[in-house]
Amino acid sequence: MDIDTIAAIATAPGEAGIGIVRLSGKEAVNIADKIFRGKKDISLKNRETRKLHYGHIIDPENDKTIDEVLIVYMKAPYTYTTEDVVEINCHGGIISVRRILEIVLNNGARIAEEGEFTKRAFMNGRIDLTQAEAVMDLISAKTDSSFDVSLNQLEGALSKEVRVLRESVLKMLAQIEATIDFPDEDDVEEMAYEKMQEEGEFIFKTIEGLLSTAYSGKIIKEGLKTIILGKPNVGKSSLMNAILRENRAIVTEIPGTTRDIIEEYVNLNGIPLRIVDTAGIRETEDIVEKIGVDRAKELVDKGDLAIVVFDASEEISDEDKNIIELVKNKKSIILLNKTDLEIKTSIETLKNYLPNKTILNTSMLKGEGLEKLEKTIKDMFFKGDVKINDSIIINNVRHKDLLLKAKKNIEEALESIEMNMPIDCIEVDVKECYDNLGEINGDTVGEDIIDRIFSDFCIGK
Ligand SMILES: Nc1nc2c(ncn2[C@@H]2O[C@H](COP(=O)(O)OP(=O)(O)OP(=O)(O)O)[C@@H](O)[C@H]2O)c(=O)[nH]1
Ligand SMILES: [Mg+2]
Repeated sequence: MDIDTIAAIATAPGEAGIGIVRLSGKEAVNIADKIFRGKKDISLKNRETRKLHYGHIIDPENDKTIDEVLIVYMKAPYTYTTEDVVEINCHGGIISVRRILEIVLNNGARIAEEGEFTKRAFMNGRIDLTQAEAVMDLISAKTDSSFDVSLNQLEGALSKEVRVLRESVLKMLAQIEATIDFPDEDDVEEMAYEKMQEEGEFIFKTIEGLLSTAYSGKIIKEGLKTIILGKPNVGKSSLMNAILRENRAIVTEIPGTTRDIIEEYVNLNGIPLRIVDTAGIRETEDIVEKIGVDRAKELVDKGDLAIVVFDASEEISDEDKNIIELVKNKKSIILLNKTDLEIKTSIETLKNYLPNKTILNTSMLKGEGLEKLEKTIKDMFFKGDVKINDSIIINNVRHKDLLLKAKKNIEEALESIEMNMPIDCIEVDVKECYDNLGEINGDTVGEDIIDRIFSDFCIGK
């Protein structure tokens, strides 16, 4: 257990109304007493806790006044770290916080490492690992939905689910132990296998359920990578601009206007989109354009969703057919644009090539069809079971990987049960499943992983 008292600047650098220097540990209050002078000469220990006290920070070396402050003492154990915490609210900007931090360090504190306050909260058992990770996600959240998901996680929703899962795995292990203890009683064994199978299937389904949210979790955190595709001049850049509601991409009547990839972030009714406009796809000799086209093809593979644009005022061309091949098996929405002109290609015609896709008529010129497009995107990703506010969503790669491992363990155990394999074969997988799940909330996690997780934090948190 760490015993030294740590300190750091808790607020972001830069000009601001206030800045906060935070201390945590046994000596926090003694250090504060050395450097704080209130109106009355009373130790912080004897003042009301969790209340702001007015005074000055003084350098005890030379009695020089450093800044005018409000100070608060939060007594252990009901604090962020579960240790004694002191926070000094001083004037904002970089000078005051730095001076105060320096004096705090000169008087017995050590500078905190990245995430060390939160790490102490974890080490002291106040929060588990998923909650600690949620703290970091809250700080870095860029959309309301990702903030809500993290807040839910901070409040322990995922931890609870993992705990329930682990209890089930433990029950399975208990069955195994019982069978090992009474190996000769046939009916005991038969019953045990049946029960293990039941339990195993429940665990498998629960893990699968959690994993099914991982896709939307990624989208909530990073944005849905949406690639706009189509041959030159069909209106891709016009679509991009319409979604962004600004003239971001250049639109002209000349085919091949967009030469490179333009990427923008937009919040579409709560769904974060990373929307990418590409160069029109066609066979070309122009080197610059060719690079753009190759990249567009590559992007389709890496993207989450493609919006494919066709020109309703033209017949389907060979270029169109190439594009159809490219997106046939990808998650995509098809737009038939320029429906304000005389129509040469209809939804029915296009359906022959792309039977399983949603195809919408649009006119970027008249601004028609955009609402339907937005609704289609929304429906695609928040259909049915995934609701943002009150459900658990896996948005962390570490959690996802561990769930995948646990799922594989239980799958293998179920297979062994199915084949009536010896009980110790089953035991190995079930134990591993238990450990993998435990690594999610930190019950079975190693020092190195803990260090890695907290090193991603910012200082002062
Ligand atoms: N009539 C009509 N014209 C449109 C519509 N959408 C776009 N256009 C026009 O079609 C031309 C090409 O539009 P862009 O948005 O630049 O097309 P693009 O697909 O980005 O073209 P490249 O970047 O060259 O591949 C422009 O002159 C647009 O004004 C539409 O719905 N109806
Ligand atoms: Mg363009």
